[in-house]
Amino acid sequence: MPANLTPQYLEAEAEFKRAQTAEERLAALKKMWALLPKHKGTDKLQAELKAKLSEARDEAEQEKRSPKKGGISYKIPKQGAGQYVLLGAPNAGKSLLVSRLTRATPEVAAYPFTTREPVPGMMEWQDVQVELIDTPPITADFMEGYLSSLVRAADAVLLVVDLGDEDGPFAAEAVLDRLAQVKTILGGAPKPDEPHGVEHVRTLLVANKIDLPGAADRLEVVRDLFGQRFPVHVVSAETRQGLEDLRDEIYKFLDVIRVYTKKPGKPADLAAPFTIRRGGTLMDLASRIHRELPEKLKSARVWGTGVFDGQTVPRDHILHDRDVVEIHA
Ligand SMILES: Nc1nc2c(ncn2[C@@H]2O[C@H](COP(=O)(O)OP(=O)(O)OP(=O)(O)O)[C@@H](O)[C@H]2O)c(=O)[nH]1
Ligand SMILES: [Mg+2]
Repeated sequence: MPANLTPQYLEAEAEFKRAQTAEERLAALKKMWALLPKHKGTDKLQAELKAKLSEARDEAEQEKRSPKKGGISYKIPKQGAGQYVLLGAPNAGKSLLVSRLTRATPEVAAYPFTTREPVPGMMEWQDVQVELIDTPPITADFMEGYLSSLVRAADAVLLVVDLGDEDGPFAAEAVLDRLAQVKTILGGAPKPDEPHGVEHVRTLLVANKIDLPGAADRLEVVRDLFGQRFPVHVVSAETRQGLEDLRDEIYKFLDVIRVYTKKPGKPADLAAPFTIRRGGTLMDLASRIHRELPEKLKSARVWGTGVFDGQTVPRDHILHDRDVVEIHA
């Protein structure tokens, strides 16, 4: 046995072979994954196990919901200043990142294919919130069908790369390739000669697990492969290194500004700002407050940047971060 498999591993494998249900197969496969030595000599076995884990997860899920067939779709309503989807290979640390940056508590585990459904959480940044959606992993031959539409609907993506795994940077390539097959391109800008239906989604790369041995070398590989395409942020979700900088960057990358509103004769509501894209106007703010407000808007006064206090401004007035606006409708 070239891979030096332990008796415990072989026992788990026997359990897998005896299993009657997908649930039992899944339990045995998780054990096998935990007991499998992770080095070059077991590369092939690791890949096989990943594929089997994915299959068993699907089957177990099917067993649970049995009568339901066909694709599932997820549409997660946007909340807060913007919506990010976290994407990455199995085990990259997506779920731990979401649980560190938000109050959501997705399952985190040392085996791949832990996350089976999208889980949204809200990340606080100063007085605003940003939505982060944890998702199931993507590999060269596995991707949940609904992921591309979830990604296309989002404001941006966090591509999580595993620096703790020899294969991490290449597993991230596989994620990009798999998405490209369904015309969803992370990063870059639309080109005139691109095929119909291609969409680009703004992307930040999160190089995770910098605390692990060999991570610094793999970071070099990541920078070589992706440094031109995405901003790279180095973190450890485990030790929290770099997480507060990442939080700032996640907000800033949305490129929005905060605007506070006030009622005539009352102080501004500083607790809950609205966010609009940078360069947005009074009309953008109005439509953010209420669908019908742009039509009803009579006038507005602004306190803040580039105006005298309480100046009445036209509808196309460009607002600035932290302006206070009094709307008369
Ligand atoms: N040392 C270290 N371990 C980490 C770090 N981030 C995540 N992990 C561990 O890596 C394993 C996988 O983490 P998850 O957050 O479940 O990974 P995931 O990307 O959600 O995995 P899937 O749901 O299978 O796609 C867990 O054992 C985590 O504790 C990190 O920065 N450093
Ligand atoms: Mg997960």
